[in-house]
Amino acid sequence: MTRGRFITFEGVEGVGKSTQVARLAQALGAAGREIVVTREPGGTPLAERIRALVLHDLTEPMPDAAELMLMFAARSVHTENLIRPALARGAWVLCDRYTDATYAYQGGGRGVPDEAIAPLARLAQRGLAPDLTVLLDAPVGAALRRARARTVAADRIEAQTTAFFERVRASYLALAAREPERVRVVDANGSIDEVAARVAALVGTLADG
Ligand code: Z5A
Repeated sequence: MTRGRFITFEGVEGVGKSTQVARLAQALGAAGREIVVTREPGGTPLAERIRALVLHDLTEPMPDAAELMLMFAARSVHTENLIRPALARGAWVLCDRYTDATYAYQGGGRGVPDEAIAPLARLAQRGLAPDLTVLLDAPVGAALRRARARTVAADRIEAQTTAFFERVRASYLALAAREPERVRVVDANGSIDEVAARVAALVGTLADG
């Protein structure tokens, strides 16, 4: 059995990740592949419970270190219980955020040093890495306008300032510059169809590999 492909989507809130994950899943599923759509933090019942804690529990302040470790606790569960088995049976896994989000949000956004993040990433991922990361990029103002046009209440992280999201975007772009083969920047401006065509062009090259 050929191992499946692990494709992650990254970018600031509202840039269109969930929309593009769904579009790509539809396109790849039509070709007869098993497609697993998932997200972080979350993706399994236990990891979704950790998500609720880290994003929505407002009962007391959450130190940055606790936020970081909860992200990795959820990631470990998700990686072992859902992503790795799916890839082993040949499925393509499309994941809305993964470890790059930790470098961008807890690292760039909160100021946690990369040296604190890297050992936790090794522990949680145990050698697994995305085959391709689609970094959807647009000016922060445009992405936040899309996100805030929705009626859902902001979670702990979504409630941050524009300056926070500017740091997150800058971290993502720095990551793409460091790992240009894996992390591909896709212009998220334009219509949903236009962005989907850009993503499909990138992913097409993986199908033959
Ligand atoms: N987080 C973290 O801090 N550390 C970590 O390690 C991980 C995550 C893994 C998860 O929030 C939060 O966890 C996130 C980072 C943090 N917080 N923030 N910010 P989430 O899962 O609830 O949400 P999100 O990941 O931030 O994404 P989102 O808000 O759901 O946005 P999106 O998926 O990028 O966008 P969308 O839902 O596809 O689109 C937003 C709206 O725009 C929607 O109404 C669409 O119909 C519309 N849209 C989409 N594309 C277009 C185009 N092209 N034109 C016009 N309108 C569009």
